[in-house]
Amino acid sequence: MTPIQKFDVVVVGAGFAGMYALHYLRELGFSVRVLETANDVGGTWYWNRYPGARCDVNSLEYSYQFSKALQQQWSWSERYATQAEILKYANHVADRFDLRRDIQFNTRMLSMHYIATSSSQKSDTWKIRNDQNEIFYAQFCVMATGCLSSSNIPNFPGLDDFKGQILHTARWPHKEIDFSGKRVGMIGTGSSAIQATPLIAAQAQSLTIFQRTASYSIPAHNAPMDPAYESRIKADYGGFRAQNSRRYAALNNKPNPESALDVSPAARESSYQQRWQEGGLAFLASFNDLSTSLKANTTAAEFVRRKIRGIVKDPAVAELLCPQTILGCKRLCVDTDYYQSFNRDNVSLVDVNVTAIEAITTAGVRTEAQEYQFDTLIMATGFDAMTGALLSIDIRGRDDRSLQDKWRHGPKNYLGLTVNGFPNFFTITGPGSPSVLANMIVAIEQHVEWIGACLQQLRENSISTIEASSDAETEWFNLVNAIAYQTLFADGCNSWYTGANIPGKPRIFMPYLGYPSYVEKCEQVASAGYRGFDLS
Ligand code: NA7
Repeated sequence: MTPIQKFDVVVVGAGFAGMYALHYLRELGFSVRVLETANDVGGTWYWNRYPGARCDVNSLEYSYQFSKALQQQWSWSERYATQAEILKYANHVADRFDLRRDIQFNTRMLSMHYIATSSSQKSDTWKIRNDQNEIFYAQFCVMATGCLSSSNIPNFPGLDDFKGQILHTARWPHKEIDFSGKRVGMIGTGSSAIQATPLIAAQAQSLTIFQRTASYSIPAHNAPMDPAYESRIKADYGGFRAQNSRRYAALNNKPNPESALDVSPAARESSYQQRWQEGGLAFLASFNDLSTSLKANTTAAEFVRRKIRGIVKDPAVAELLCPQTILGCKRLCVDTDYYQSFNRDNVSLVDVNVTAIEAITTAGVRTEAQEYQFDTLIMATGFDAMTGALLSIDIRGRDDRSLQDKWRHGPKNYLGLTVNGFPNFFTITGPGSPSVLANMIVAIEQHVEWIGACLQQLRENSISTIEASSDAETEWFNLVNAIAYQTLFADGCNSWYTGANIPGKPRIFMPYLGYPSYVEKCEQVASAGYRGFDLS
C-alpha cells in the first residue's frame, strides 16, 4: 500500500531557503516535511562543485542572520567563501538546528496537486507524490526549489556520441577531477566558466573555451579573512545587516550617489579604478546611473574593456573578450585571474558567433571551421533560471490547471510569493521578487519570515485558504515590468534574468529590482490584512 503522510507544510528543497523555512515554521509549531532530491543539504552549493566555485558576495554577508549566536560563532576563512566552505556552513546549520530529522533526501517531486474541498470541511489541501510513489498531504506548500538549480544542457546534435568525459558545472561529480595531461573543452563564458578557467588551465594540457557572449568580470581580490575587519563587523553585526538591508541589493556595496556624467573624466576614471582595486560586485555601484543611463553605462563598460586590453597580451583575443553588451544586463562576474589565463599558451578561445558549433562528435566539438578533439568536455552553460525547477514538477492548482499552462507566456504571480489559482502555495525567492538581484540569503530570510507570519495569521483567525487575486497578480506583474523597464537591463542583452538563454522560454525580466521597496510592499500588504489576497 502507498504510504500516506500528512503535514501542515511540505517544503520542496533543502538549500538555504528550505532549511530556514523548516526551522522557522517548525519553531512556530507547524508540522513540516522537507523533500529534497540531493542526498544532503546545501542546494545550489551541493551541486555546483566545479573547480573555483565560490560565492560572489562577501562571506560576512552571505550567511544567515536569524541566529545571533550562529553569526557570532561562525568564522569564514576568506573574503569570498568557496563552495566547500559554504557547504560546510550549511551542514553546520543543519546539525546545529537539528534539521535533518524533518528532511527526506534522495526524493524527487513528481506532482503536486491542489485538492479543493467544500468550505464546511475547511481542509483544502495539496497532494504531493514523489518518485518513490509516496504520497504526502499538506495544507501548505512552500517551494524552496532555488533560482539556479535546473541546469541548462543545450541540445547540441551528437551530445550523446562523445566518447570522453562530459561534465556540467552545475552537476559536478562529488570527487576531485584531475585534468593533468587532459585536452579540455569548455562551452560557455558565464560566472561558472570564469571561475573554473584559471584552475583548469593551470592543470590541463590544453583548455579550449567556446564563447558566445563575452562577460564583464571584475577581479575578486579574494584574500584570507582579515580578523580586524571580522571583529569590527561582529561588534555590531545587527547594525551592519540593518544598514545593508536598506540598500538597493541588500549588499554592502557602498553606492555612490553621483551620476557618472556629472564628474570629470579623471574623477570617473579614478572612481572606477578604486572599485576595480577593491574588487567584486560593488563595481556596479560606482555611480548611481549605470543601470539607467546608456551613456553612463558606456563609461563603465569602456573602463572594463580598457582593463581587458591591458591584461590580455594578444590583441585579437583581448578584443574577443571585450563584452559589447550593457554592463550589468547579465550578472557581473567576479574572478581571480580569468583574463590573465588567456596569456597562457595552453588556453585558446573560439568565437562561436564566427564559427558556430555544428555538433558534438565522438572525439570532441565540430564547429563550422574545424573539429576540436578533447578528453573532457565541460558544459558551463548555466541554468533554466528562476522558473526551471518549478516547472519541472507537475504542479496543478484549482480546476486542475497546471503551472506550466498558467506560465506559458512567462511567470505571473503576486509579490513573487504566491500565484492566483494556486491557493496555499508559496515560492521562496520566486520570479517577481528581488531574489538573484539581492543578497540571496537576506531575500530568503525575508520571504520565510513573511510566509511564517502569514501562516500564523491564518491559523489564529481560523482561515484555511489564502490565494492571490487575479487583479493583484496582474498589478504586480505590471509593476515588476515597469520597474525593470526604467533600467537598461530589461532588454539590454540575452540574460538568464529574462529567460533569453533558453530557446523558446518566454522573455520577461523576472527579478523585482530594489530590495528595500520590495520589503516595504510586502509589509504593507500584510499589515493591510493581506491586501490582494482572497482569504477563506
Ligand atoms: P551563465 O551565466 O548563464 O553562463 C552560461 C554560459 O553558457 C554563457 O556564456 C552562455 O552564453 C553559454 N551558453 C549557453 N548555451 C550555449 C550554447 N547553446 N552555445 C554556446 N554557449 C552557450 O551560467 P553560469 O553557470 O556561468 O552562472 C550562473 C550564475 O551563477 C551566475 O550568474 C552567478 O549568479 C552564479 P550566452 O551568454 O547565453 O550567450
